Amino acid sequence: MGQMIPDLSLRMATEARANGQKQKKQQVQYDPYFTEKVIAATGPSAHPRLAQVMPSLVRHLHDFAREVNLTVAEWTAAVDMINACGRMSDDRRNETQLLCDIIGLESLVDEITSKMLATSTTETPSAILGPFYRNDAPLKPNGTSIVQGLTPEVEWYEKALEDSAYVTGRVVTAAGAPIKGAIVDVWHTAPNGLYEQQDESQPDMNFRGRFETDSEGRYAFYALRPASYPIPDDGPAGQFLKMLDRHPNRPGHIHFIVSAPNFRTLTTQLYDDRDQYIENDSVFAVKDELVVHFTPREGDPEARWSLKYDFVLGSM
Ligand code: MBD
Ligand code: FE
Repeated sequence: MGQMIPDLSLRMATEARANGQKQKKQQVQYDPYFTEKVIAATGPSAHPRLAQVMPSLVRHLHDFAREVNLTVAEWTAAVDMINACGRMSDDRRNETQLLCDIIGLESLVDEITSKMLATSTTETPSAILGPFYRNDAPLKPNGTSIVQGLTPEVEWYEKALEDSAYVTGRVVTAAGAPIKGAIVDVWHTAPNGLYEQQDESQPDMNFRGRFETDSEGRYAFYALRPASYPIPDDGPAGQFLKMLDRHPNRPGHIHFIVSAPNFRTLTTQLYDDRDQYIENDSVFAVKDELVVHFTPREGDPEARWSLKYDFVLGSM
């Protein structure tokens, strides 16, 4: 772990002390024309959106560096950290995205995007995708289960029985009309807190499925009440959390991508209201409207809990 951000904390502590001393002595005046010179280097044929956003990004980055008296050692440590995130990332793991998540950036960008595109006040709020989505989850008939390979030998067998849940609801328009043929793409972790691709012991595509709504917009599947779980903290993002004296936990959640032709695709998550981390999500993705209540289910040997939730899609 120490190799990923070499003795960063030690270096930062030394720098902080040195900085403190320097600030007491004098307020350094940095070149007042430098930032404008960098901004002005952009040419007339620059990519239009870049030409629009880069002056602001450069200004904020430069102001930040000046405000905290950022040193070469600190900047090098940050570069090393981002490089380490890249080296650790592949199609099973996205460490750079995780780093953005723990500083709230993915949630903020998601909020900006969904508010810019919203066409009604009733549509279901979005939540971030997170790094564990997989394309092409199996398409399953309504009323079937996304739980695979559950045998008494599995370490979390009892927990899975206790938390077995039937999830159902409708996909509707902002005016409440049912949307037929919508795809409800769903995924969550096993009770051990691991997504299937993080866990050799789980079958491929476990706890993942896609369901198509019927003529009344209904979907239904069996799953589990989601367990709270720590985001992977064995890489640079986890090391960063420790340096910030933060915990890695997320409240238990079920991910959804709900899509239908001519409607805006909704990426969101539902949170179990029993969870101790609802108010304390390490990636800042909880919204009140997405906190749900599971109720006890009678007379169904397949599930002890029920959840009803309707998704409201916005129009294009
Ligand atoms: C997750 O499982 C997740 O859903 C998010 C948003 C970030 C990190 C891990
Ligand atoms: Fe998740």
